[in-house]
Amino acid sequence: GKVRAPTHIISTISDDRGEEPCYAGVPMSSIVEQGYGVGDVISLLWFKRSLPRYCTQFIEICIMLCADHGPCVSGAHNTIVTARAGKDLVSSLVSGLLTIGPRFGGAVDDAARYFKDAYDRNLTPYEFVEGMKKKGIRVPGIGHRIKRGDNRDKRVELLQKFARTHFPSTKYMEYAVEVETYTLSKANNLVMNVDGAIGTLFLDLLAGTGLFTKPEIDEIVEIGYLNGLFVLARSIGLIGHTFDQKRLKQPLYRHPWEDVLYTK
Ligand code: Q5B
Repeated sequence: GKVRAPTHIISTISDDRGEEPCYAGVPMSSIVEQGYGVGDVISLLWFKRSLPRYCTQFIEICIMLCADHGPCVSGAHNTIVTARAGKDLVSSLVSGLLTIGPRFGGAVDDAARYFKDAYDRNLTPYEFVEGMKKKGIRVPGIGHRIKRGDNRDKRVELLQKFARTHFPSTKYMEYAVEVETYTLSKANNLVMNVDGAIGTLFLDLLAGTGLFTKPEIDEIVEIGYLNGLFVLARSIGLIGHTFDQKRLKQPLYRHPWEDVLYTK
């Protein structure tokens, strides 16, 4: 029989050897002709399967809601400073992206991990939050710099409303709401944030479709797919901030001395 030389790369998500590229086996022409959206493309390239419309719509809503949050957040600030230093689009973009992490926008995966573990182990909100405190770990997906118990994050409310209407179950997110009730009793800034809403609702999406086995869900959470949603979304805004600074011909940024505490 034929002997195949060992390959240096294995790839399973896309193939461009035929007449047209295929995403997870679906030809580009079908994607266009069937009116697929970016949520479908993400389903194919990240999850290697077509997901139902409510799931792809949820993914698209996450992307729209996280596309930007003004010029003052870490990512936009870095991008603006970099663009004003005369750097190109890609440099300005990645400079902003590099701020995404456990405190800013990159808590989605950890929120999914910790809330899943706590829910699956039947921990009460008190046991979960106080257990995290003992370990010296902030609860990912909880807390915000400007949002408060009496000034909720509209994005979180919109995601919750969509999921409560369309998802078969929202058990992980409802558990996060119970956790939030407990954390809010401790401090008014400890609201469920957008990372927490996306992380827990994605657990509900994965568990609710019946299209993922339990080991597949565990692998998605373990590998950490979900920060990708924030990274992808926020890239839209960071690119916009780069163009904005260039259009405005903004000069090199220098932080004012009076805003620095010089001390020994
Ligand atoms: N405390 C987000 O902190 C922030 C606690 C907590 C237990 C917590 C903080 C945090 C977890 C990570 C997370 C995603 C750093 C946030 C996002 C995207 C964004 C951004 C935007 C956008 C805010 C005051 C007291 C201290 C703390 C305690 C705070 N968080 N305890 N669990 N989770 N959250 N990140 O305001 O006793 O005084 O020492 O790390 O989910 O990034 O819009 O800006 O779209 O761009 O700086 O929305 O919550 O509060 O550090 O002064 O803490 O609360 O231990 O207690 P702050 P701090 P104590 S969404």
